[in-house]
Amino acid sequence: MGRLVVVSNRTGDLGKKTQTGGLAVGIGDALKSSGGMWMGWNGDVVDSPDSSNTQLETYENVTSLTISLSVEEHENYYLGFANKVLWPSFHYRLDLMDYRTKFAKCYAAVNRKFANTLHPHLRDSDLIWVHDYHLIPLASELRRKGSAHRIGFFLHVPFPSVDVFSAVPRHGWLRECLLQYDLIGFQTKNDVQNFCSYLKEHSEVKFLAPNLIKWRGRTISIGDFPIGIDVGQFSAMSHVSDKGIELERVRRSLLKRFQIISADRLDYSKGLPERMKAFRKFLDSYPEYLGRAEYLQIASPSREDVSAYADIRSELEQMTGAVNGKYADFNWAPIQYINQSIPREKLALLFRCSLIGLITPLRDGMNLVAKEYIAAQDPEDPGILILSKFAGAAEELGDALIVNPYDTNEVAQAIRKAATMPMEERKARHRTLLSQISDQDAQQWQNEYLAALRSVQATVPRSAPP
Ligand code: GDG
Repeated sequence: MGRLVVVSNRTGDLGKKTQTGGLAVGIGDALKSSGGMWMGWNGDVVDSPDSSNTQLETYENVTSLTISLSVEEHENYYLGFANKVLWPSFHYRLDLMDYRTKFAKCYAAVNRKFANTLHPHLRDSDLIWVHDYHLIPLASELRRKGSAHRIGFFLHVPFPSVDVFSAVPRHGWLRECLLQYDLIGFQTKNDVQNFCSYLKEHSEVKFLAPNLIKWRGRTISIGDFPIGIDVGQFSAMSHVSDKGIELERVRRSLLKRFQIISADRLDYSKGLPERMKAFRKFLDSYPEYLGRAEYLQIASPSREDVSAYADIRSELEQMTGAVNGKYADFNWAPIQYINQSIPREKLALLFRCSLIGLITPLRDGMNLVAKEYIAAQDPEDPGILILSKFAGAAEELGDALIVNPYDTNEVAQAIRKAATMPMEERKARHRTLLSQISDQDAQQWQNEYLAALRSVQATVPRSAPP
């Protein structure tokens, strides 16, 4: 069996004993079992434009290959094309898209730099798995260098509808880059459908089967592979906090109140202002919860160099102030807003202690927080997940209370429904949700993806680059 080579914008921390997060958990084992390699940016931004500071390190039997970015590459590739063009447009925010020619040029150049660094380290039998929107052109850059490997791509964010994707400048180029992969994986069936509809309208590809296409003599597979979490690990973490505080002690003090929890990167796609409006509506509509209901929003800082992120941050500060100013009294404030990242164990514990997980992104590829909230619950006294219909996770988690995050009334009513839900219904919903996330966990995700990639026929002829 060939070695697995994973490429993503950032690599996981292979030196760490316990891996956290879907990507690191899912891929860590597969890398170890094949003695694989993980390549990505090391997070350093250096002054000199040409230096990539390539580093090759080995942890157990896994090799880590990392490079630095120059100031200009960070600005134009990472903050620019990836996060001011692709991220907003793939999340349906064309209004926030800020396209510049230099962004696209640099995005292509950094992908070439990744390919130039990686190519000398590749063996013929390697299986290459490329992750996410930062690296769409990587396969075409590798092919240009003569690579005939089987190369798979997985998109962690949504693939938008035809109209939205075709509004992205250079979408035709992005499409041709995607078609250099042998397997193109998405989070949901809806993403697959969007991509296939786009291909039907905007390209000459021939559909051999619903998810199998022929293009320029090559065969390409398309599929949905919903990412999952390590359910057992997250559940175990939720029992005891990082400082060893027994859950029951914290729980007793928290459960006297009625706690709603959300945890997101502070990102405009996550729907935080809309969620705050819905919570305010809930307080307005059901005053019996005044003095009791608390909404704890953990918003870890993210991409602070992009102005849209600074804007949402000040909007939230203003909204929190307004709601608390209106309702708080001496011993109660309705919104607790924490604009920092907290330790993962604490997050798990807080999930378990909260009656409602309010996860209402405006768009999300999957949303792992929704799955983590379910994993953290006590099956004998489980909390309720309220989930946006626009999170990829909603395709699988039909037993959550599914809401339209733009509809303030609907979300406020879902909070009320959760607050009054009988225990038997809570347990029944949780049982189904837990079995769903356990069946489709991180391990299953990588097994399914890699099995599909191994079974595709490599159709790029060796020694004949396109
Ligand atoms: C992208 C896609 C897709 C959050 N706050 C804290 C914290 N977190 C952790 C969560 C979770 C992770 O960060 C966030 O994952 P999500 O899936 O919710 O969202 P993105 O970061 O946008 O991820 C998404 C994902 O890729 C995987 O394919 O699901 O749709 O956008 O694990 O727990 N962790 C800690 N402190 C925090 O304050 N330690």
